[in-house]
Amino acid sequence: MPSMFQPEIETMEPAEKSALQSRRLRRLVERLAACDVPYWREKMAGVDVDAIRSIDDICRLPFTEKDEFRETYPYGMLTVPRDRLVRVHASSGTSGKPTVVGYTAGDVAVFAEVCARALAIAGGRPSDVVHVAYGYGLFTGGLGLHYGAERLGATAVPASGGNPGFQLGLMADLGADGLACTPSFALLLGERALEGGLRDRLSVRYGVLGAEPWSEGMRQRIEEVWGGGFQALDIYGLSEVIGPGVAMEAPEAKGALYVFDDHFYPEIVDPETGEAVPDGEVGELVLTTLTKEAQPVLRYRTRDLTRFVDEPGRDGRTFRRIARLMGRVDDMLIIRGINVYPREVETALLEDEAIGGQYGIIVDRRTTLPELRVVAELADPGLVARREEIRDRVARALTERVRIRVQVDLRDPGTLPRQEVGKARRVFEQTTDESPFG
Ligand code: DLL
Repeated sequence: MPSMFQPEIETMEPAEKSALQSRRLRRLVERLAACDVPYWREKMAGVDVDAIRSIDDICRLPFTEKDEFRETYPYGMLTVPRDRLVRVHASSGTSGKPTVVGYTAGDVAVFAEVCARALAIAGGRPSDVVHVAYGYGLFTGGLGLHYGAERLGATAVPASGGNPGFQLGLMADLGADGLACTPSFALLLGERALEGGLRDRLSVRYGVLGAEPWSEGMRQRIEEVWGGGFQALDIYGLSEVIGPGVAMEAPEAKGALYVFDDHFYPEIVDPETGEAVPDGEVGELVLTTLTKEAQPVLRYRTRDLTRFVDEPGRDGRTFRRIARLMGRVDDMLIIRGINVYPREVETALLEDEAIGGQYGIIVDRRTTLPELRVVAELADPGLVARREEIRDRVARALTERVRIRVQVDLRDPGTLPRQEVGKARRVFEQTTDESPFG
């Protein structure tokens, strides 16, 4: 069994954990109530500080929404003077101003610590070379995992995104043991390694993959192209909370992620009403930063959908677990009145072994009633002769799963465009005769 980065925290008994969370929450609430900043004065106006005695009182606190970051851009949510920041990150939204997040030296230390924990959960060791192919820059992925690898005592290789051929050569030459990047980039790298005959020169044991939703079928494709027992593991996080390292999946019990709940307290609520859903039901993940100094968030509405998994992990860690993310509340497509989640389309699509990992979902709006089309690749050139049969089978499976008619367009392996930088885009709107994908 791989060793833990912080065994005393990672195996803490529930009662002790709850006491720690309660102490941290009380301290946070007291600090925010005393914070002389307009945003925090307003947020804390209706809060009875004395009523927050334990972590179970968290539901008495107000929620925080993404818009509040934009409204207070860039520094309005800080609880410390700007000169105490040692770093900022930002994520660009689809519209308007970016979300800016500031970190004190203490926050950067916690960020490194949780990313080191995540790498250790994946099987990372201080003797490892960790190839970091998340984007470096305002995005939290690159620097987050980089500092995590260093904190673990490993050798971080700051490769950043793009240039897969060069990256593979570097991984082989430098002896990469771990890979940190998006699942879509991991698939691309694995495919290129296989095509280029490089696989024998690589001995990467694990991938710490996240920043975008991915299904079990995608995991299977990634593990297959990498071969050699490569473990494709899921890491979750978001800039508003810290970046990567909010939650991590362990190889011993795949399918659910440990939430590092000594720092980030999770709740799951009904996205409509904001009320807690019964344990085990799917809802919106809400996170409170218990230890963040510069820019804490109270009950942040992540818009990400998941559920609590009550079964403990199999490696002695006692963190609360959540199921792998099912998509975002706002990713939901409404087609002919039916709600369709892209992640569900991916799941149904990749359940068919004849389908490769690269695909696009096209919402065709050229007609009054939109149509759903999925463009995907055959997994293997040997399947080309059976294209029609496979297409009909996949179309039936998809239509059954999402309950509206889905057209399927199957291309030859390796012919669809692949994204080399950033988060994979999967959903495209079509309004003209020119196809937006493939
Ligand atoms: O994506 C942080 C990160 C970097 C996570 C590297 C993991 C690895 P943002 O750019 O702020 O931060 O985007 C956060 O991405 O709310 C989810 O919707 C999505 N997301 C992140 N990780 C996962 C995952 C980073 N493992 C948003 N599964 C989140 C599904 C994910 N969605």
